[in-house]
Amino acid sequence: TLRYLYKNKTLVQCRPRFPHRESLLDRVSLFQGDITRLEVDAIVNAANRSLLGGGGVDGAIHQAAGSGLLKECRTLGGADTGDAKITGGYKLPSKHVIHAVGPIYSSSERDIKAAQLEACYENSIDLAIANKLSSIAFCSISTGIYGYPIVDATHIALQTTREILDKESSSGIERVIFVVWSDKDKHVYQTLLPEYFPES
Ligand code: AR6
Repeated sequence: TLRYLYKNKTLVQCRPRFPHRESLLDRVSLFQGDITRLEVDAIVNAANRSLLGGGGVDGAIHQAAGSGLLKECRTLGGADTGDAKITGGYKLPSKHVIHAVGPIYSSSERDIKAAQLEACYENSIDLAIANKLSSIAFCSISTGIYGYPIVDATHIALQTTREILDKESSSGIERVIFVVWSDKDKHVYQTLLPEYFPES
């Protein structure tokens, strides 16, 4: 279950949920801005099951990558919710795009949605490892058009990432960047990051 505190409607930090690990602090960072500008091994797209583009960050990525991306996406045959597939980056500064399909949120199926969102992060990092990539940038999957509450989604993003980075098998992943667009989302990440990646 997700636990967090609000005081006067403001999200406040809780005690760390994971032990301090100095080496992880260099491997995780927060960036506010346009994910299509990042020069990394892979950016993670918040796609839909068709993998053929859409609005939001998906639209921005296809726009910036050019039509070669859509052409490759047409060969993929879509993907299930929670799954991820990798393509080239085309005109993007990023070498690859990992297309993850987040869940459309509904509060009546919270556990299923949480498991699907967790799978997006897990499958994306697994793909990065399988392709020997060392840097990966995530947008906040499902929290725009798909309506996932940002605080819940951020807990899932951070906890899943921390659990994977704790494993020896992910040692090739040198950097995970969480990309936020709005000030509100930045505040949520800044508040919750120290619970999963405590600085001392
Ligand atoms: N860079 C970084 N983050 C961005 C950018 C950008 N250029 N543009 C938007 N965001 P959304 P979803 C943030 O709606 O909720 C599409 O039609 C945005 O503020 O893009 O998973 C797909 O095809 C939000 O925090 O994705 C699907 O049909 C986050 O990215 C559907 O939307 C994700 O918002 C997926 O919806």
